[in-house]
Amino acid sequence: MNAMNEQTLLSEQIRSCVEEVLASTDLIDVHTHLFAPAFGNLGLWGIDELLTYHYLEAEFFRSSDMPPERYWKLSKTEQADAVWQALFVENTPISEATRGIIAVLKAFDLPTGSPDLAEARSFFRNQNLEAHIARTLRMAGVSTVVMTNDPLYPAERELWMKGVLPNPQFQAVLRLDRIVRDWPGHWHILEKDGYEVSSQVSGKSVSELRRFLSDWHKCMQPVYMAISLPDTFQFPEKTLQSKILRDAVLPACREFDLPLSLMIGVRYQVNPRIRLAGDGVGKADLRAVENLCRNFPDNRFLISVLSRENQHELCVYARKFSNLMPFGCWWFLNNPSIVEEITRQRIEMLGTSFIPQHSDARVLEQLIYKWQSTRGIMIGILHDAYQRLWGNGLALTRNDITHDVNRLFRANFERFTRLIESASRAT
Ligand code: FIX
Ligand code: ZN
Repeated sequence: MNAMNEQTLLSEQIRSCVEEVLASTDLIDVHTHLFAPAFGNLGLWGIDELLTYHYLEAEFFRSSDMPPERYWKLSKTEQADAVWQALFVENTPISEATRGIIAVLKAFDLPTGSPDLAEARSFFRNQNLEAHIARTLRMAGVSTVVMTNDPLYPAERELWMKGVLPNPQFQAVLRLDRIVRDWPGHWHILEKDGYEVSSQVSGKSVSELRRFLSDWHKCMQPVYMAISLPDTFQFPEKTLQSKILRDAVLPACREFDLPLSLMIGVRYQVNPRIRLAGDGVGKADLRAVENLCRNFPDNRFLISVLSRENQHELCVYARKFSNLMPFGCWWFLNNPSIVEEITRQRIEMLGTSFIPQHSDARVLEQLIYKWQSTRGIMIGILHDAYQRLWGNGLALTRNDITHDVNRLFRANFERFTRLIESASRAT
């Protein structure tokens, strides 16, 4: 609303205003697999990592006769060369993931049509990591990156146990897939750490699990806890998974006033021969989400669903439960045609009360093209929505648009995670 008698926008001014506001708003990337500089080699960056991203490997195995078993025997450099040859030299890099590589090379003024990677490799070899990270975040227009931190992943937990200084640009997340989805395979690690837990989550297991979560909460200061779940996810059910969620994770989230992020709909390893690229998607029964939101009103849920067929349901559930925040067009949905469809639907049904996107970046420089693509798509979507509103008779101002973009890409997350309060508490 035009409280400050600001100049209202003419219909033909709306698109350029949306473009400028999107370009000048630094975003919070609410889910990535990136790491702060303090995590050293855990953080992936550079041309060889970009080309061996599992999205590209999936496409490589379609365009090359090389069997996966032979590919995995190659060195990282040889794998990157093979991917470059098959997808960028022998074919036109027209897919979303291959176009992304071209966009990154262009962003660093590197050749996009070269037969080999020599120049790109020497460029990245000459980068100072900290400066390169800062520059890349600036280029992507991202102020804050939310990591994915697994307390049971040996290389990472070692660093946390040694003590990692907090980095406000890289917020931590307590990722609990191994504990919640595969307790039988991981409870013994907690036992070795001195927690009195058992394979059947009996006896002191629940209180000891709470102690484990409390210890890692203190260590990581996470902005939320997170789990990815299969398309078969059900809640409640008579399983260890349901018990751990109900009796340990949800209470711990309430105790620490943190949302729980659920990323639902993965069919894990439908083709194990291609490793990370081998996961698929399935339509989930979202009544599990309904039960969680209704039965745990004091818990907040950050939800992303992988199946295109689940998107409308999720929107409807978000209209029913204010403790549900839909976020992102995850993984196989992160393609312009589908992002358009999902985001238009969310604006029509939820206004600006959702988080449109996250990058899920696994390699640093992916931030550049993933957010370039998202900003590009959002210009058209927001322009059309504002044109309709303008047509209905509302006088729009630049402030309105700035408010909305800030809400979509910052404030919704800051409010839902209490990030602002915790930041002010920390200073
Ligand atoms: O569970 C997740 O966080 C997924 O995003 C990843 O497992 C997946 O491999 C990915 O990189 C998707 O973009
Ligand atoms: Zn992810």
